[in-house]
Amino acid sequence: MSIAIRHDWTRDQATALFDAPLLELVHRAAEVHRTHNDVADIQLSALLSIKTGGCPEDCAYCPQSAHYAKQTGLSKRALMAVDEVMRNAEKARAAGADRFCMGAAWRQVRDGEQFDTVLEMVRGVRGMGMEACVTLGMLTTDQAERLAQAGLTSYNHNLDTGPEYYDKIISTRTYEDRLNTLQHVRDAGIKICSGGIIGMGEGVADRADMLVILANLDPQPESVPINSLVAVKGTPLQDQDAVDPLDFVRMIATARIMLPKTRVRLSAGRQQLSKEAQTLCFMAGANSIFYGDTLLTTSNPEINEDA
Ligand code: SAM
Ligand code: DTB
Ligand code: SF4
Repeated sequence: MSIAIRHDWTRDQATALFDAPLLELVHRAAEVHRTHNDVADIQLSALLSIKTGGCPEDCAYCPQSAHYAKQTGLSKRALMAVDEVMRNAEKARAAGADRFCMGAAWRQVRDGEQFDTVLEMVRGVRGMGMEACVTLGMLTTDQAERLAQAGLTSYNHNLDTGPEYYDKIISTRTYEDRLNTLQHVRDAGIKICSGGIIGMGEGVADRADMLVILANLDPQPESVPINSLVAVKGTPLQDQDAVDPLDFVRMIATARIMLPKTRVRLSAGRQQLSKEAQTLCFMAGANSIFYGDTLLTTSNPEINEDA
């Protein structure tokens, strides 16, 4: 079995993995995982929404889009003050988090006071000895460099799905826009965190396409979050059927095989997964979770439960 890091994956090869007998797939993923990583090392990432709602983009899954605000009833919140963010970060560190991730419901970063405030948050979190990650939408090269100078560890910017399904989910930006921002992040020397969501009505080929694009980036992203759709009432995807937990396992296992050294994060949707299904995900190579009772606007398993 070849387990070298490859950048020449094809859709057919990826779908063949998805379609393999489940335990065969999990076994192979576990083998890759054990060869490349310390299986006892699970990264705990805390997450905080530093600016909530009112986003001009129309991502069909997202409760923070202004397009669905009337239906979701989500209340907006302006950018948090630095000291409030620091208090949250302190709490996360005390609870054992390794990384502190801050998310803003922006389409893109704009230079000015708000961006300067975010840079201060990044410096603050780094000063506390944790890894810092932010997700702020699209970035220019110059903005990526300023984040790098502030000490940012990682930038989250998800591809969400494959390119062929993308315009069924988002009309206000293109796949190319996403890839360009990832390039700016890479050029600035910041680690890339980029993954997606399953359960939005996409097919296996779309899931495969997304993993192919991520795996063929050279170097591969340092972390890949796999979310399962949290179907929030009032969003266009509110009535989507829940993802079969074993499809979640397949997605994790396939990601692990294609991205041998990447942190594969079992992200949103964990609350809907049984302990048994989560255990299979860890066996299949997941080695990071969001840790803390809330994600951005929806809930996550309690810290005690996870411990
Ligand atoms: N606005 C920035 C952006 O979109 O890049 C950053 C924040 S956005 C909320 C971060 C990611 O959260 C999205 O790319 C998406 O993958 C994920 N997400 C948002 N709503 C979700 C949902 N209902 N279920 C699962 N994942 C979701
Ligand atoms: C990612 O891939 N998942 C996180 C993080 N990156 C920013 C966000 C999940 C959000 C789930 C819906 C919510 O809580 O609003
Ligand atoms: Fe805005 Fe990000 Fe939500 Fe899309 S996913 S609507 S860009 S906050």
